[in-house]
Amino acid sequence: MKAHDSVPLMGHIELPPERMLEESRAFLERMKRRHTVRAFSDRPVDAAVIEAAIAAAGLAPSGANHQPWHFCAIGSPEKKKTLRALAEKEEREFYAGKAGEAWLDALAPLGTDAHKPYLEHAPWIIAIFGQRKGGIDEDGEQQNYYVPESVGIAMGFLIAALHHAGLCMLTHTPKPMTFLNDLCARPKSEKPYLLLVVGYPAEGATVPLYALKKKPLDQIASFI
Ligand code: IYR
Repeated sequence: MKAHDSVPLMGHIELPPERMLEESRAFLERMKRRHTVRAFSDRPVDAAVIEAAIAAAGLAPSGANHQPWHFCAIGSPEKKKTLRALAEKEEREFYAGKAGEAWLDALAPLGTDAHKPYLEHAPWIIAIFGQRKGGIDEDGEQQNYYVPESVGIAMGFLIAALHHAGLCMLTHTPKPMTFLNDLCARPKSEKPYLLLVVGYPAEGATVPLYALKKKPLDQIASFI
């Protein structure tokens, strides 16, 4: 491959304007049905679904196309048990005061605490890591660029893909989560960004009213 080699754009689908509007609104309606849940069923989910969603996430744009991410799908009951124990240990300290009063006040409407049974009960927990270095070949040397932005976009793709497949999620960030490097056998140079808990909602799963309060379009967007 030479620098600047290229091929014609493939697979682009152009929609007539009225279909375009219809599709964009249909997508909005679909995304409106995404809610973070904190109570999961232990019903299994086919690993092939998780694979396809991660493959979709891996198509996200990234700085210099270095794809500075790694997704570790944790499905083994033993690993999940260890994960829960390690995360709850950190979370107990966090909720006992390490977080500080302002942070704990901000979390109060969500009703969260250090108890994380879903880390053991949900069928899949995906740990997402960002790679500061490595380049496209993961040579461990080349600098990566815009890593948080790239990983953030890929995580957005992942969440949209899993939601599209009819699964529920929780974006969970135990603090600190450096224990994930050991658990997932990832090098110290990688930074854990998120644990995505994935599965079916438990029967009677609820959503805090506070979480339904979304900013209106005129507040989050301006057209100039
Ligand atoms: N990591 C903790 C606390 C927490 C932090 C934020 I920011 C949230 O939006 C929700 C929870 C936990 O998972 O409980």
